[in-house]
Amino acid sequence: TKQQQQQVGAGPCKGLSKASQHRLWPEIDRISMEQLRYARLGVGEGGWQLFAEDGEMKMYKREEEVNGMVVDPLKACHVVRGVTGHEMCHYFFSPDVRMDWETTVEQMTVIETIADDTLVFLQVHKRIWPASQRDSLFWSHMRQVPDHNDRDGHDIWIVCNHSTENPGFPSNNGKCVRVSLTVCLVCQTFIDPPKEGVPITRDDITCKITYCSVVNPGGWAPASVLRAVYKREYPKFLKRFTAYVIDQCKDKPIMF
Ligand code: 6CM
Repeated sequence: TKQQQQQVGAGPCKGLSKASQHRLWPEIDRISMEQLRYARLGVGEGGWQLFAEDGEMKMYKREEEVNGMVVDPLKACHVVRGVTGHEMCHYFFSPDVRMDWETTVEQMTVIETIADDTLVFLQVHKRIWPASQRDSLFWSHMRQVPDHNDRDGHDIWIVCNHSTENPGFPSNNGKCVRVSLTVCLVCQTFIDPPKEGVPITRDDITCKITYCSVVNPGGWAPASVLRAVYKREYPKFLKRFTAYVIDQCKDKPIMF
């Protein structure tokens, strides 16, 4: 809004992201908060089917097709010990470490820095035979949200990724078909009641995460191949990513 812009322009940004001055801001704000509500809905209703389970990690999908293309929504829940939601979101968002944990990406470029917490990425994905290679262009936004439902005031961190367009990087310019995606990672930190006078350690911290993803392949790709790739790659991603964050954080001070 004009008022928000004036507040931001006038000086310290009063809790608002610098991205609030950007043309994409209304969309970024709306989709991120929609995704937060969607992530927090349970999997009891809505026809979610469990397709992968490993310890506390559970992955659900709904089989959906649009014009014959697989767009199965995915939702995963996991509990990760020893890290905070802020840390999880930091490593999911940061382009500096993307290639350390992401195994579906061949090339990653930040094409625009909207703010410290809001970037636009162009990624070229690995080719899945026999389909054409895919790329994706999306904004990525990270934020902390107060949890009004939680009396203990555990803050929630979210990263939301959502496809966008940029005239400088048109789709189908070259060998790639552009996918469209909406992805979110929502994390909440729980801290065991501290003992009197003893500082909080990583042993006292648990992070509950929800990861949601909907990807439209953007053009023909055989449904059976795509479903087989997703079934293999999503659990692999979540296990690898969470192990990566635990490993990166273990010798660092806790980032609340
Ligand atoms: O959410 C994930 N990664 C984020 C950062 O890269 C971002 C990316 C979403 C990509 C959506 C999938 C595009 C599908 C393109 C084809 C995949 C090729 C797989 C080839 C494997 C050999 O939100 C983690 C995404 C994990 C996807 C399995």
